[in-house]
Amino acid sequence: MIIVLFGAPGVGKGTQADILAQKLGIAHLSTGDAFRSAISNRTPVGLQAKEYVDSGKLVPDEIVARIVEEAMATSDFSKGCILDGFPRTRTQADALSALLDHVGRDIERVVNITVDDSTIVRRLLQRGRTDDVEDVIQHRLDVYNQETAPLLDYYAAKGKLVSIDGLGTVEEVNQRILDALRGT
Ligand code: B4P
Repeated sequence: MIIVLFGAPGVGKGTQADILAQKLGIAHLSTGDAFRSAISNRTPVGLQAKEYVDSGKLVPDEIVARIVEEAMATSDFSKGCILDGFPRTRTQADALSALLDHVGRDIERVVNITVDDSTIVRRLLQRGRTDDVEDVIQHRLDVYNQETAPLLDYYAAKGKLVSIDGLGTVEEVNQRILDALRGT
């Protein structure tokens, strides 16, 4: 089972992906976490990704592809996975599609979590990660609207998209996602 958690920064993709991966017994790949870990370990990928993550820009597609291919080749991913924060561009969506075709798999659902911008800004300022400062958050939202949101039409046309309301408690949002995955 391959599930994509989709949405603007701070809608709760990472929060929900952790819980879903546990409940469904499948792996969780957060490209954001992978970059933060590479940055803190000062790996070559981390050194390349740092300036993009710090300024709220998208990391170039070829670096993202490398990290995703490596992760998905491990045995943890054999039962399936939750993709959190990937794909974020049309090039990444095409790369994912090619990768899954190659192993005879397909995305089951793309779950789009929706939250209004003012709540997003409040949540992220409260969290206070190094990229959670007001001008970087605004830039991340702009990048999302320009480069990532167009994928909604792409996945809707494939019949994969389901949208759920990301406002409410973490448990409420999680139940909505589980209901959407069960098709209720
Ligand atoms: P990510 O790590 O993906 O971060 P995000 O979009 O900001 O967070 P997410 O939506 O997961 O929010 P979370 O659950 O944490 O990206 C960071 C950077 O990495 C990007 O800007 C980019 O530079 C780079 N990157 C990552 N993937 C990339 C890709 N594919 N291509 C290129 N670049 C890439 O929730 C946020 C906060 O809300 C938390 O504090 C949480 O506790 C809180 N929260 C969650 N649910 C809540 C709820 N229901 N109620 C109240 N608060 C809630």
